[in-house]
Amino acid sequence: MLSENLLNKLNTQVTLEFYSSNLYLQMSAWCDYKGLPGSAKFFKEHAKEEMSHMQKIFDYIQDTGALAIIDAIEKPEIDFSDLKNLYTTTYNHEKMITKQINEIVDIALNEKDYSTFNFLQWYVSEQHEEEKLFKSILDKIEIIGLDGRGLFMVDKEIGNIVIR
Ligand code: OFO
Repeated sequence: MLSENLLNKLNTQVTLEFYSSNLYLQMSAWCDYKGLPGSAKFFKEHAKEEMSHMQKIFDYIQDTGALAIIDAIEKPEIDFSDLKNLYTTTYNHEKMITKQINEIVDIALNEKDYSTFNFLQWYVSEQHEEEKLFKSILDKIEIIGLDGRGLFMVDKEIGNIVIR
């Protein structure tokens, strides 16, 4: 059985994963609008992945016999100065999500809720991958640059990334 504290934290995480999905879908629209099909595709796929993150937590809450609650979802950012600014935003966003997940892991451990602790391990490794992914894109931007054909090349590279 989930404690009230853990239930609240997990429900907050459900809402945050919805936000992540909306943020990435919104980013895909920005990329498409700016003529960046590789990044538009990448974010559209990533938005779907975030929905699966939300669903996993939602289902876990329900499986424990508690009630999953979807709260109001904050409006995502809609404008970015350039591709580097956009990917910096995603990287910072994922670092914030990692912090949130770690906080819930801490609570589960302190409460000796080993089932929830075990469930959250998937998110711990997922966040490691997410941070690595966005950092690698920022590295690409740094190496190739966004001037001249750089933007075209970076976007093409990003379009080839396969989202699991
Ligand atoms: Fe991007 O990992 Fe969920 O939020």
